[in-house]
Amino acid sequence: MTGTLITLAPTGAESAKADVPALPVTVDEVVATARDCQALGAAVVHLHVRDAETRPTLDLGRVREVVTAVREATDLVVQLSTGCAVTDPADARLAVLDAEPDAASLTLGTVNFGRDVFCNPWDLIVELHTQMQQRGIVPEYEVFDLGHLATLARLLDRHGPPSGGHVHADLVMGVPGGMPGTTQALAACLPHLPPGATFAATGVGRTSLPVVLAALSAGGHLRVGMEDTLTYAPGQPVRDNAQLVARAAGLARIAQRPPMSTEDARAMLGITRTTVEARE
Ligand code: KMH
Ligand code: ZN
Repeated sequence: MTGTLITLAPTGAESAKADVPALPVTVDEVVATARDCQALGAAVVHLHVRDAETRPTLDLGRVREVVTAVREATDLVVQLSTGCAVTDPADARLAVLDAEPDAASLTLGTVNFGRDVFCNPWDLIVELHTQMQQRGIVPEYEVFDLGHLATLARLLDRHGPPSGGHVHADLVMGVPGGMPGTTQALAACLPHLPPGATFAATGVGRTSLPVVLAALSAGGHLRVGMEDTLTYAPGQPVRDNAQLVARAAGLARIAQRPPMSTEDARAMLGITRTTVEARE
C-alpha cells in the first residue's frame, strides 16, 4: 500500500474574507499557507485566485503571479481550478490554462451547487481535457455525482488518456446538490473508477471527517482545506488550513499510509515538470 496524497484546497471561490478572516487570499498569505502545509504533509495545492479586493478573479496576470510565487516558495504540485466560481463563463475558465500550471481540476458534469448551478456541459469537458492533453497539464477529474464517472469513462474512450497517462479523480462529496458525504456513497463510486485510476475524496462541511476516514479505509487519497471546510468540530471554527492538513496527515499515519512526498506525488500523477531541487 502506498502513501497518502494530501491535496490542500486553501481558499476556494465561495467564502468571503470578511466572513472568514483566516482565509488566505493575498499572494503572501497563499504562499505562507502553502509552505506551512507542505511541511505538514501536503503535496498538491488546488488554487483559486483572489484579486486585491479579495474577490475571486481569473485575471491571468494575477493567476500567473500566484503560480510563480507558490512554485518559488514550495515544491508543491500547483493545480489551478478550472471550476472557478459558478458565475464564471466557460472561455475564462479555459483561459486559466494559459498560466501553465502543473495540473488543473476538470469537473465532469453539471451539478446543483446550493442555490446555484455549477455548469459543466460535455463540450466544455472535452475542450478542457483536449487542451490539457495538448499543453501537458495533468487533470484531476472532479466527481460530484456517480454519473460523472460514466462521463469520465466516455471521455477517456472517445478522447484518450490524459496528459501523463494516469487517471486521478477527486470525489467531491457533501455539496448541497451533489452526492452525500457518506461511506456508502464513496463505496458506490469505487467500482466505476477507470482501471488503474487513483482517487481522492473531499468532504464538504460537516462531511469532512467521515469522508477522510472512508477514503483512507478504501485506499484513497485526501483533499482538505478551507475551500471545503470552515468548522473543525461542532462549534469550533477552523483556525487555519494547517490545522486541517495536520489532522489529515495524522489520520493517514494512523492508517499506516503516511503523507506522500511531492516527488512521489509527481510520479503517481504523471507530472514531469521539475521540482525546486531538480531546477537548482
Ligand atoms: N467553486 C466551485 C464552483 C473546482 O475547483 O474545480 C467549483 C470547484 C471545483 O470548486
Ligand atoms: Zn476548487
